Amino acid sequence: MNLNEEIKKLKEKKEVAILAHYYVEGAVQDIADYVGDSYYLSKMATEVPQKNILFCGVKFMGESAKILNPEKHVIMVDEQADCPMAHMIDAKTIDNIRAKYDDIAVVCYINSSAEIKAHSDVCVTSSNAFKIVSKLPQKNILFIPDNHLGTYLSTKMPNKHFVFHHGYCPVHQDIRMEDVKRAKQAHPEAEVLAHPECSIDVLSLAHYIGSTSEIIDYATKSGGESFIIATEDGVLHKLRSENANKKFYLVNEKQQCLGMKMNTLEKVYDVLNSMENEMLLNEELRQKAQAPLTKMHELAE
Ligand code: CIZ
Ligand code: SF4
Repeated sequence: MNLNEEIKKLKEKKEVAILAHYYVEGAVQDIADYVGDSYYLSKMATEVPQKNILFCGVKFMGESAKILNPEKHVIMVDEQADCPMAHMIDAKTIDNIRAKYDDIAVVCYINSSAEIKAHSDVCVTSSNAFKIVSKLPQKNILFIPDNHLGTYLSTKMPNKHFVFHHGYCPVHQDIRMEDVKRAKQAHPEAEVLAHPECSIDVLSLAHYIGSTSEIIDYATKSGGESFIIATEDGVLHKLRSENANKKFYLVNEKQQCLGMKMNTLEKVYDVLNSMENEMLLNEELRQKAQAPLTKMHELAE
């Protein structure tokens, strides 16, 4: 059986749009209708004509698709595929901090649970965070859950007062400054491209900082010939297929997200057959979580 062919037939027959994040394995990216970063995928979820969406990613991505499209069936490849950072703050902590300020906006990275979104004012992704926070009238910004993305943003916005939380992505946290320095010594000609979920130390060594799709765009358009990649290794698939003549090096051997790598071609096939693993959300929670996501889409325009 040719799995790719069978998947193609099934998704057409069952009218399913397959959305995949750049961090899932290359074979899964190849069968997807849309591949991108989390902002692009959240936009596509609202634009695809199909009533069924199969999400190759982690739980917060499927949740966001469902929050924005209550009438669609959003199906996860693996219901256990989750992002630890999405749970690194709770509603009570957010509300307690909010109560201390008269003039505060709670800005929530899209890598967060529906519950956290429901207690926030606006969502952001790494590709639109600067634009969106710049447009907020509030001086105080509670940035949750990612400390590193928040810290990076605060360096670019000295007129705002940031309150941080201690959330982090385990994959990007494990990309250490020493590893990057070692990679630079091994490949002195290479430019370092880093995701803003990396620590500020690592970002200080980067030539370019951006979301997954921004990193791919940068490397593809750049005149440079070699790059050290400080993000999850799934981006190598697109980087290498678009840039056969360029070289890409990882910083260490640990740049894999467990949740993202739970999305396999075999599971895509099985779930297209069964149409199980549907994302279901309590309607009150969905409506509360919708407001900050809709605001993100408005302010990102
Ligand atoms: O999970 C991440 O790290 C994401 C969503 C990255 C990105 O840039 O899309
Ligand atoms: Fe979460 Fe990090 Fe995986 Fe992204 S790479 S889904 S932030 S654990």
